[in-house]
Amino acid sequence: SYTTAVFSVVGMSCAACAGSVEKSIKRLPGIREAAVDLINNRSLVIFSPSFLNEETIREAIEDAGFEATLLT
Ligand code: 9UX
Repeated sequence: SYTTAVFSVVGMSCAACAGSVEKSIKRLPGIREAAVDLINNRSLVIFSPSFLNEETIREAIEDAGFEATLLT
């Protein structure tokens, strides 16, 4: 089954930034859906906890160059 996580993502200045965050998340194993909201500095991710956890997703966002915090 799947679980949902919401992150604050700080540092996105344009649609391309949001696109690169989304791609970075979707590259990970076990991701069902990743949505990035540039205006509200949020990302919602639906994933399988059998494959990865919130911290792995958070680190992938950070590695893409943005400051990420798990909210829920
Ligand atoms: Mo968003 Mo970064 O332009 O070069 S992709 S600021």
